[in-house]
Amino acid sequence: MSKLWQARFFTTANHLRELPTTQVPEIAFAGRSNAGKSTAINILCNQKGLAFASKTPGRTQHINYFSIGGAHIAQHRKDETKVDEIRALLVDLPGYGYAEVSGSAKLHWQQLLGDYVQQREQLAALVLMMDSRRPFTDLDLQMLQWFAPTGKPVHCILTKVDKLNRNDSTNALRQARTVLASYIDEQGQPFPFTAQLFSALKRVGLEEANDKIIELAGLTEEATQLAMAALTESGADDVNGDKQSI
Ligand SMILES: Nc1nc2c(ncn2[C@@H]2O[C@H](COP(=O)(O)OP(=O)(O)O)[C@@H](O)[C@H]2O)c(=O)[nH]1
Ligand SMILES: [Mg+2]
Repeated sequence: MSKLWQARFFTTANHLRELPTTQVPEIAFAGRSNAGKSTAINILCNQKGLAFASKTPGRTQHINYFSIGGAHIAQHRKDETKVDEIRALLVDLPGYGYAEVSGSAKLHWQQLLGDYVQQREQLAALVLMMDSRRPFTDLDLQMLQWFAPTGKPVHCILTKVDKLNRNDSTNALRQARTVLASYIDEQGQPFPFTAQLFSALKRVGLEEANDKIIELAGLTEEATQLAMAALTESGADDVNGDKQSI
């Protein structure tokens, strides 16, 4: 059972000032509307209705937060989430590029997205969802350009690969990796950008996506043990038993 299955709705934000004050790693999911983002989040978290998946694109115009930890899958869904036990947050960003969103609303969201990915310290990594038939549209490239200077990882998920034959999907992945490799920093070093193929429909790339997200969120067993060790150590150093500083 994946740790992602523990995901629960946590909070929603419409402005940067409404973002939670939690200090745990955030993994944000971005993509054009209709790229298959909600479907992918739902399937990765093994919950049908977690993120809103719709045939009407552009309807999820909020930043939605889902918590990992602080509640368990076996617990009743109405039990409160213990905020101080949350280990990581999945962040569903509003889909961009939906033509029918009006000018001012579009601007508001583009600015919010830009500010969030560039400035949010808790943001550990970006998962960029792109339709494997139409990857790297202008707005996808804009996201990469905003995020690259942070030096944080981007994992590109090429969705709906069931729509491509084997040859075309192999090419799509190769081309995506070429595009990502073309981003280099001032020292000529590549950015930590990765890519994979995915299909919610055919359950392709599920395990790969899951493992990558767990790694990026610092939720591997090894990371958990390191965090526990650090906690014990800082607790032992603290002669007054005051654990506020952790
Ligand atoms: N063929 C196929 N269709 C998909 C897949 N994932 C999502 N879709 C469809 O693509 C449309 C948009 O999906 P949704 O998850 O709402 O996209 P979002 O706007 O990025 O959140 C819906 O009609 C989904 O059923 C997939 O893996 N394969
Ligand atoms: Mg959606």
